[in-house]
Amino acid sequence: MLNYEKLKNQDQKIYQAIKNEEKRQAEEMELIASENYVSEAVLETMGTILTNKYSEGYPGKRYYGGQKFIDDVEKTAIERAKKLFKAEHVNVQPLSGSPANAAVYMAFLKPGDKVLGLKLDHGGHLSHGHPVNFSGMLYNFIQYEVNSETGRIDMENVRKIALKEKPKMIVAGYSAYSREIEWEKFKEIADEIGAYTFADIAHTAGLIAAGLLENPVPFFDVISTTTHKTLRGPRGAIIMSKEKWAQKIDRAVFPGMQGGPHDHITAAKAVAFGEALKSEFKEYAKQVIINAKTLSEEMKNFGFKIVSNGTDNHLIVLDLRNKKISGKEAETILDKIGISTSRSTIPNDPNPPMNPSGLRLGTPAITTRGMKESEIKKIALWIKEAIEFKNNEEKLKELKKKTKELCLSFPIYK
Ligand code: DSN
Repeated sequence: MLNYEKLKNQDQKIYQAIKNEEKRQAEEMELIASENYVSEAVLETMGTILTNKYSEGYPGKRYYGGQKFIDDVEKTAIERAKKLFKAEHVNVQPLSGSPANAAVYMAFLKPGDKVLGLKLDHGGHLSHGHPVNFSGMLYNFIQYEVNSETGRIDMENVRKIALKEKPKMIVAGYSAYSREIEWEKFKEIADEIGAYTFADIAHTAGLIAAGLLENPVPFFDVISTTTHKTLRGPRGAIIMSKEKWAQKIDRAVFPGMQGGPHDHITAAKAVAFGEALKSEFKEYAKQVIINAKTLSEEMKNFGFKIVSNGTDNHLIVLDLRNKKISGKEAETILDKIGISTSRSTIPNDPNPPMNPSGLRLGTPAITTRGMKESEIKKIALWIKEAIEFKNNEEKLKELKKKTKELCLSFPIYK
């Protein structure tokens, strides 16, 4: 692990906060579907002197001098991302998922244009048209839903809405959706009405890069992803597109949306992409899915309802209504036993997003620790018991001890 000697001597308060969080991560378990643990090489890269540089512009076309090494870093990140996703064009500068999506909209749309996106409580993201988000404020989003019986996206219904509304862009790719996405069908529908296709693969990028889920890059006009979820890189994002949209995208990112890129993060993205190109990453991604499927089956055996009744990827959404506990309460109880999760809406949730009826669980982080099916079975039992014995402090203490023991036997950083 990195040592923080200088920080310790200079700033006790922040040093202590970092050490506390380090201990929490070591002793507790992350089942938050969007979280992961980066490698020590990625961590080191983020802490380098590359953070000192300003590089507005793109390799070979910067607005500041002294770029000879930075250009190489950015070109390496681009080349590796192209290889990983078979993309024609990649912009590696977006600071995170929402700014990346803002740049995509800016590249293809004018304020007020009509866009089709999945509703937040059905698994979509805030930046896919929610009224409190810039996307919903600037653009005229029409929202589609999952089928209330199957919990899956009903492509016939998407087609019906698209033909009626004729949006300029269709957005697919979600934050709380556990099923394969029919990219090709989205593309067919978009082609019928001449709409742009935009895939936000932030959640599943690592599984797509590993070849385990279908890749939208060959079908879609533009694709964004964060780099820190299943892809296991630093906090940030990239945008991919067909070559014909390269200039539109690059101009929207800079000077449209952002100033100088974060070169230390670009370098860490390159390191993470290098890791994701290795065969070990494919094995990791396979185990992420096996673990999520195992967790889904175990929870079902304990009488939990799963939205869409299972998973094809790294996450599941529990519908807790039959368990007489809200998502927020379940999140709080599980926090008490050292398991971090995130409350989640379920499709057509009767309750508000702050206190929704579901709980989202994901396996990317615990799989990075090396946990497999036998550990997942234990974790599923502990989740069930914590919810069942939510008022029994002794039982919760006992479960916390078990979580800690398991975590310590699967260290994140050796
Ligand atoms: N906040 C992320 C998630 O948890 O899904 C999406 O941006």
